[in-house]
Amino acid sequence: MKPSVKPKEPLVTHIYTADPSAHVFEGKIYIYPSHDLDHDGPSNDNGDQYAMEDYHVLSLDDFDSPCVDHGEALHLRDIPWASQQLWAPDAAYKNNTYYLFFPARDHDGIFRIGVATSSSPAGPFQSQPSYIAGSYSIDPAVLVDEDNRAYMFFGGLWGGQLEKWQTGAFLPDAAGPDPSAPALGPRFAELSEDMLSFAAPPREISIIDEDGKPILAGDEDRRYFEGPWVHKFKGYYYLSYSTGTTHKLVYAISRNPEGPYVFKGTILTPVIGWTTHHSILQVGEKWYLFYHDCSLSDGVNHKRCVKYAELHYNSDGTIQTIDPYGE
Ligand code: FUB
Repeated sequence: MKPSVKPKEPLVTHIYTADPSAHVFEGKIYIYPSHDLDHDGPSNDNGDQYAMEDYHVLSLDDFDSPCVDHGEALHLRDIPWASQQLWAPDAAYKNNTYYLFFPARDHDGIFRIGVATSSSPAGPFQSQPSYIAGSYSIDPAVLVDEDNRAYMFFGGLWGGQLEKWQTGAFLPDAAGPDPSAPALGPRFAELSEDMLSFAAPPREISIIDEDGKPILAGDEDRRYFEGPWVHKFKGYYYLSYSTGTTHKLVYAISRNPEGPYVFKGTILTPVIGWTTHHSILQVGEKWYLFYHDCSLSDGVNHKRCVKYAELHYNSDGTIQTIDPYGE
């Protein structure tokens, strides 16, 4: 018997991994995680402890197979525009090319989003010389839609700097909105045909409640914090994301990729560790949540491990809440 990776257990234990973006490419499951550094430096709300320097690509032939680490796929030293902190990436396939989208701080300390290309889903990836013009903040997630148009969703508060861009310019001392004001939404940008630039400037996505009212910044159980992911199910776009301070993965749905999205509920209750970040993937007839926690390091926030769990829909299209430590 081949050793397989069980649900709710670390996919790999030889390195720390986080922020898994999972895709089926060439008949296999490929996972694009962050590669957490094993260091004992200080932690803060700016996220300095997330000091990652490279990416490794993981793959599974299927859920009965061991997880393969394909080694270093891209390193900070080979990204001309980046200075530090290779945070949560995503990958996409179009034009017979695999694209790795990733955030990093530029040489002014501002988070931007870059793209690197490869002929193989496992890499290695070759970075473009500059970040995507007009990009900012973190956590890119790219959906190539059924009509082959590609959309990027991105943005994260605090260390991810999203609140510093409310005027369209980077204001280093800007705080988030008042708790009684609408929360900041993730950003949406259609990608150009060659996937290397934005076809139009990014716009803000609105997340509303069932009565059509915007989710407020003080509603920390529901407001957007970071880690967007968009998948499609039965004609709806499902935008899922982390609530940050309340440590949940939640979701909202829309008929339109740009929204507005109507809030629906919780996908994953809090995990061990501060951050929670995920992707959702259909494999055959089944659906899976890929996520991380800090169980591999006994709770050190920046030493995380990637896991998966099966995800189930109710007959009305809502998603059943997953307990990361339940049966
Ligand atoms: O891994 C660094 C950051 O932590 C990610 O960009 C966020 O989504 C959070 O998981």
